[in-house]
Amino acid sequence: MKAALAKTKDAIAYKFNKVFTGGVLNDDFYDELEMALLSSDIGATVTERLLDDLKAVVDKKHIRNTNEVKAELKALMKQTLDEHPLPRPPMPLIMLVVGVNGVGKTTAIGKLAHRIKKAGRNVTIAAADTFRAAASDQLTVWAERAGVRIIKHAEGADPGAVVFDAISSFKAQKTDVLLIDTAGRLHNKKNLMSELEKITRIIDREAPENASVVYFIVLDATTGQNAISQVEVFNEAIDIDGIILTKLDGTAKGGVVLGIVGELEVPVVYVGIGEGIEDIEIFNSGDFVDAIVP
Ligand SMILES: Nc1nc2c(ncn2[C@@H]2O[C@H](COP(=O)(O)OP(=O)(O)O)[C@@H](O)[C@H]2O)c(=O)[nH]1
Ligand SMILES: [Mg+2]
Repeated sequence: MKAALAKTKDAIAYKFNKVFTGGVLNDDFYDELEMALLSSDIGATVTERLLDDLKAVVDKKHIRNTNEVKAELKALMKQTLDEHPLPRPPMPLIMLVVGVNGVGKTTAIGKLAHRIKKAGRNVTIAAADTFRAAASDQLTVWAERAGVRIIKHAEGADPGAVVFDAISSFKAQKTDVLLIDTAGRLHNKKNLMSELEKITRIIDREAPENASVVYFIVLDATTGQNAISQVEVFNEAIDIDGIILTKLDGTAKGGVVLGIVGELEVPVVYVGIGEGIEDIEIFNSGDFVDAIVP
């Protein structure tokens, strides 16, 4: 993850370095800090909150030197990121993966299947993106690479029927983890949301009582602040439990992690850091803060 943050670090770290080498704590210092935060894709809401909290801590602790301010800022950033603990649902587990087209849902499912399988678990993936034949073909390739079972139907089939079959198999085969891929583009937003609501109704009805069910959204880090509005749209239809933030390796906009977690109160659980099967990691808040404010 540290290596994947290189572009973000190059774009952001020097700004904070400049602010904190100034020495004097005055209004100019806070103005420059505000500029640095705002230009780092953190977003206005979380920038404001960080600054208010920072000023309060500086007052309370009678801090006078900028190095100490830096340590306090980093602590507040980390606190923001750690505020919503990662869900650690026990297995058997059903994970529904949603998100708009092209963000990296199918790829993330392939990587997660590999990761969970490698940990010795029994994994099945379900191709509930029946919108295009290419979608289930792509997921089939990932299933082969990861060596896991896939449940799929023909192009244009009812995604709800795929989910129904996948859960039947999940129960029959004593599967530890079922990962469900979904379509990100239907004819319109209303269609997409009613489709997802239908899928979640089937999960609610069919999932065995001892199973955990989580809804994860995949966001593309290169879209910056736009990712936040995507979560808001999906949250209208389903309650998102966690975020998989992809393409962190390809962007200088990694600062958006703070904006996303601070504004949406949903944790970033995994980060995608490349196109390879191993390129997914659990998000590490300490490494992230060290990268942007070294
Ligand atoms: N660099 C990079 N590319 C990624 C990552 N995750 C996905 N991609 C690429 O993004 C594109 C879209 O991914 P896909 O899984 O098909 O998106 P979906 O439409 O949401 O299922 C593909 O070309 C992937 O290789 C990542 O973490 N890093
Ligand atoms: Mg896909």
